[in-house]
Amino acid sequence: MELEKARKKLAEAGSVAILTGAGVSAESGVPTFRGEGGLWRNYRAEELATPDAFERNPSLVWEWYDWRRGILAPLKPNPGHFAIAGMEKKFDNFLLITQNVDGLHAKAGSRKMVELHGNIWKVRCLADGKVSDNHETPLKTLPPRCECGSMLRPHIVWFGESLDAGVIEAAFSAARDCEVFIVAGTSSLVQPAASLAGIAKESGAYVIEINPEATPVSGMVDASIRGKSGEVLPLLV
Ligand code: BV8
Repeated sequence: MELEKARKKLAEAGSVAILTGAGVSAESGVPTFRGEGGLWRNYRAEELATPDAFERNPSLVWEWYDWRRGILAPLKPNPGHFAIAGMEKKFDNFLLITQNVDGLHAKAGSRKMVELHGNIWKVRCLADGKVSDNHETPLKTLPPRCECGSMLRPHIVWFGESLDAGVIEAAFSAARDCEVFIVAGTSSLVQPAASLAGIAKESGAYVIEINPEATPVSGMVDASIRGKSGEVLPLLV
């Protein structure tokens, strides 16, 4: 059975990397992007999460993020997040690579982590690029202002924007060097994150997918486990 085989491979592994997407937060109550009930209010994420949308109408984009932050604020990590946080102590080499911006992995205790697409609880000053934490919900002013007076933007990677070079390097080298690569809760549609499982596979890793549905990488992985990450991950580690 795929789960048993995957468990055995993990038990023997020294270096492990895991890529997570919105599905890992679904059981915490976070709406996913593209599933049913997907995360938009009359607008598609791809139309709001872009630099042009922000340029054109920063208040509308901030209204969308403020609304999402309000939904996220009370939510808690689920057993899937905790299982991943526990993995850090089990393997000599471990990296969590998340596409999620909700901060739930850190809330569950994950530290060896890169956030590919940024973090909804961080803001960046448009004048000097300074990044700071901001947990104010709801935001008093839209768009929020830096103490220097300039406008703040979400510290999030939008479509058409490049990811942080250091973050990409860490993610790609973890995918190349690991013995087991887990891809959990992602539709594997967004690049460059969606390429990581293939890179791990080409580099000789045993690749495990956890998703209730099939995705573009399901045919390529060694073990495709159809299930919820909050249920499967605790069984796996
Ligand atoms: C870049 C921040 C270089 C916003 C996000 C080719 C063609 C067209 C465009 C492109 C292309 N190649 C590259 C691009 C551009 C684009 C891209 O990939 N577009 C896609 C749509 C085709 N990529 C970029 O722009 C990236 N930058 O490439 O830089 C560059 C520079 C200039 C010009 C070109 C290239 C930047 C991408 C970052 C975008 N920002 N988020 C915000 O969050 O506000 S992406 C957004 O989607 C989220 O971050 C999210 O994490 C990510 C991926 O979605 P998923 O996490 O997979 O979530 P989804 O809802 O899709 O799926 C959920 C899954 O969970 C499902 O499979 C479901 O079955 C499963 N599930 C449900 N419940 C559970 C579960 N699984 C387990 N357990 C459960 N209980």
